[in-house]
Amino acid sequence: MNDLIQFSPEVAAARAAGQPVVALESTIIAHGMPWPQNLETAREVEDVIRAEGAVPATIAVIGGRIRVGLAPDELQQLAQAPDAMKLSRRDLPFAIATGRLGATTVAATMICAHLAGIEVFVTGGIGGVHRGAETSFDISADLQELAHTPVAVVCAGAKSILDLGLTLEYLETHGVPVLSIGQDNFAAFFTPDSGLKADFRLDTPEEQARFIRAKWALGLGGGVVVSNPVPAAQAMPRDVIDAITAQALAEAGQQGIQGKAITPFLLARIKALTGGQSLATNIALVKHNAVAGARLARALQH
Ligand code: PSU
Ligand code: MN
Repeated sequence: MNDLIQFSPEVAAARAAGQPVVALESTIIAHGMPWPQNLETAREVEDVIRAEGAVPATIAVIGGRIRVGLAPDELQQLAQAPDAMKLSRRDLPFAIATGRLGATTVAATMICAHLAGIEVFVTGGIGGVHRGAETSFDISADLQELAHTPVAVVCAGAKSILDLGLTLEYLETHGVPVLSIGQDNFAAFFTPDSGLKADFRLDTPEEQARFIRAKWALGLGGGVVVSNPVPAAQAMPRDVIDAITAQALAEAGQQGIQGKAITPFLLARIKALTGGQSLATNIALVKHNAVAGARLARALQH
């Protein structure tokens, strides 16, 4: 295993000193946001976590190894690599075996974080059950990973391109608790409120940490979703995002976009159709999640 995982000096030092570490994914860098905002955001999110007293560990597969914590030139390499693979659970061994450059999704980042002993992971929005999944069978592997892998995932809910009601049903079936910060309802990525209730509102990092410790102490394993709504001032207007999402979904259908290409396609189309506004919201919500994730990682130390 030591051959397969390589820690950056910063993350290795944090582990040795027992400091809180927060995992970050890289699909959002390679496939979720355009250049150069992707690199700027990746750097800024790391700095937000440092400012909150935790150590960021951006995860990717480079040179046949899982890399936990990336050097500045490696972050840039990922941000400028249109050919980087989008790695979920099924794809990880391929990237490692062939030496291909790979960006990790929520599912793959959870796997790598757990292997590295990291309990908290910050992202933008988790994958979920796609609209029309009753015919496409498109359900993100992120949800199965949440069912099995003991990592807390701080997110702004699931992306509103999904069927959020079915996503919550799936999580319930698999025993994945959805915690919510600051409101009763599950967040909807570009907007704060999905209109659907989360399972448990726990506003403080200490309360969230006690819940997570209790779950794992009971031997229940598996992940926890921590839903952190985007601040209203940075959210998209709901009617605007709903109409544009419907248009982007229709275009994806007409163009036959399927499988792992669909989420990056929709995010890029929504960005274009909102004149860049959705990207500004996406960046804001990830930074907001970084604050919550760093505080949770610190609370879990006590
Ligand atoms: N959140 C974002 N942008 C993204 C993603 C999440 O703000 O690009 C990525 C995550 O890596 C997530 C993936 O795991 O989208 C889901 O892809 P799929 O629907 O193909 O499982
Ligand atoms: Mn999918």
